[in-house]
Amino acid sequence: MRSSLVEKAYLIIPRGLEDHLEEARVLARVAGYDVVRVWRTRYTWRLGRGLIGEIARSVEADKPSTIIFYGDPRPSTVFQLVKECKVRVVDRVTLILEIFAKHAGSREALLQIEMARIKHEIPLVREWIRRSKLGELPGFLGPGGYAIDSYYRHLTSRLSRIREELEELRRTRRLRLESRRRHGMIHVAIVGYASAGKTSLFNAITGENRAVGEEPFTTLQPKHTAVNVNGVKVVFIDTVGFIRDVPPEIVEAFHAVLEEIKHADAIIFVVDISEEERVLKEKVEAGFKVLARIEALGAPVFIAANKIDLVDEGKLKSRLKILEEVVSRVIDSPKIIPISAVKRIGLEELLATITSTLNRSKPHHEPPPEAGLAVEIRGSS
Ligand SMILES: Nc1nc2c(ncn2[C@@H]2O[C@H](COP(=O)(O)OP(=O)(O)OP(=O)(O)O)[C@@H](O)[C@H]2O)c(=O)[nH]1
Ligand SMILES: [Mg+2]
Repeated sequence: MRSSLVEKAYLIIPRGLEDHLEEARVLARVAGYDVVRVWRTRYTWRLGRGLIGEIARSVEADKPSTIIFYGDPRPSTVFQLVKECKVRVVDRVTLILEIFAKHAGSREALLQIEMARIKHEIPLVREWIRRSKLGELPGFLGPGGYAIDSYYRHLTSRLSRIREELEELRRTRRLRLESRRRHGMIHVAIVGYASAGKTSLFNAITGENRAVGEEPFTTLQPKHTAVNVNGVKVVFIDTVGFIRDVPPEIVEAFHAVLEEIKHADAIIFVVDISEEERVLKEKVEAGFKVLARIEALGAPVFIAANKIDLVDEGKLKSRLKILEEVVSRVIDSPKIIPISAVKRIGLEELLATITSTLNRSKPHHEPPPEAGLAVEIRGSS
């Protein structure tokens, strides 16, 4: 276990991911690292021998505890790096899992993270077993060939126990969901990129007081709160933010969150309209890909164009237009509602749009009252 103190780290960033450098720095900081030096490499999966040597020499002087390779290095690359530099090496997936592990609150989340970690570690352990058979295992790594073999067996048996326990937890969750459904509640999942303002919106609608913040992954636990919206009992779900190019292992690790999205009756996709056009477009496109992949596009999607208080009217117009273009490529007649979660602008319109759409498709719900769309806000967990 690493201590919770800040640790010195090197950051290796592939040239192709240069524009992810800021994101990498933020994630490293959130995970508890102080990046003292950034190295650039040509590939996302390997390093040249010369560069490894150069890094190893600097490690002696700077003494970082960790090297973060912000890519998907091959097991053999990680092995080489550990062997030459004699410090631990963390890749992008592990870095994100470390952040998740720091914040995980529920048994289910912890199990999911552990499972993702083991799955991610297995190819590396296999590489070590291979090297140990070649007599190449560096002594400082501790266990010899036999110990590594038994560690591997431990990992695989742990994996099957975790699977069983998760299946049990999932069953319970499904039952709870079905029971809420039977009680006529509809489920609305609030999704979107890290820091788009999902929790701010969730708080504004439900009256909850969940933590919000500029750093990504402020929210790591989904939360349900039922609110009475125009006579309809709606359960809002605050979720973990998407990140760009989410590694598949992490998507799986967050199966629980994704399942909540998949079974929702409607989805609010929060986008940060104050971001520049290129980023906005890229994130919306990628976000829809994630939604499609987890088979969540069966439910209506409402786009909450958040943070309108940060942009002037001209910019707002042009960005809404871009949003409309991008979204209408994926869904018919998209519903884009400009809002400010913090200033509480546009919330009633957003909710009215959602309830009227759902009412149209679900005639068994009571229609909303004609006049006064005022939302009756009553938080209950
Ligand atoms: N100006 C302005 N800032 C906002 C608005 N909504 C959210 N923010 C700010 O944006 C930052 C991120 O907000 P969160 O609600 O934590 O975002 P999130 O999407 O839940 O983020 P993660 O949980 O990390 O994925 C915070 O600093 C909020 O205060 C808004 O309407 N206007
Ligand atoms: Mg949040």
